[in-house]
Amino acid sequence: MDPSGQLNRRRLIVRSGTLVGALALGGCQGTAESGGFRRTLDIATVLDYRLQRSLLPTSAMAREYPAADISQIFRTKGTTDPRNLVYRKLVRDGFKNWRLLVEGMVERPASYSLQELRSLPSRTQITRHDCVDGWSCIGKWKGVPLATLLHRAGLKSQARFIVFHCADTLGHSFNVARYYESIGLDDAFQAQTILAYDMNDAPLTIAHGAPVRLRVERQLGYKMAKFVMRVEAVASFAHIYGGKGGYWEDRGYAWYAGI
Ligand SMILES: Nc1nc2c(c(=O)[nH]1)N[C@H]1C(S)=C(S)[C@@H](COP(=O)(O)O)O[C@H]1N2
Ligand SMILES: [Mo]
Repeated sequence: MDPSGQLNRRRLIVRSGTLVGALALGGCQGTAESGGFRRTLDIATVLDYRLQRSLLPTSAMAREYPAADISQIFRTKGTTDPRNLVYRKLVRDGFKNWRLLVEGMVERPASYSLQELRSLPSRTQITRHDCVDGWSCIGKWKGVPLATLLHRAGLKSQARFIVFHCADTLGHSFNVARYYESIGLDDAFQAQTILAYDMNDAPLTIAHGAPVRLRVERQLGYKMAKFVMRVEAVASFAHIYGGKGGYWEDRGYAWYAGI
């Protein structure tokens, strides 16, 4: 394909992603509560996902950058220091007792220490993180490809989505909820989808999601679950928390946050 055609296609995709992002932001300010708007948003999400998926092969790679482009300061967003006692204890012990659970619709449920994850083949990539709030930062990520863990676990044939359960909660008093996210199998097996334990050549800091956070490079920042504790293969996420596939999705954001 000619390069200019590719660029235009890219612009179209970016624009359609931004549209859904804008709708989702509106939802955050309360309008999504009305049933009509909610339905519109859900339909927009499905259409956007179909549009993007019809334009991009499932193996399409997100752009990678040279080291010179790495942001001096990488912003943080959302939880930067989970307060709960379980996580505090893991931090105190230097994550020696942390284990990542891989379970759900898999043939061989497993759990990994940080050291075990680090001993598996790794992938390193320099990519741009785009937050729905409108900022972007470029960072270098090293971690274990999610595909490696899924191949080791063996997905059962009914598995359709991978859910990431995090250590933190967001919100206040009556509105506290656990952070979680989910992705489809195309993104789960995409080569750049990794569970990252290093950022910019150093162990991930707590603010950026220690000990392990998801990188799913073809989507917006809110999909990149930090403080991941458990990876669950499911046939549907309708039964999990608000049923929309993620903390922000349950509050009106698009499930497919393609960029
Ligand atoms: N567990 C957890 N993951 C999370 C969030 C969060 O609050 N908790 N915020 C999300 C959002 S909106 C963004 S933009 C990125 C921010 O990652 P950073 O703090 O490393 O920049 O993490 C995402 N993953
Ligand atoms: Mo974000």
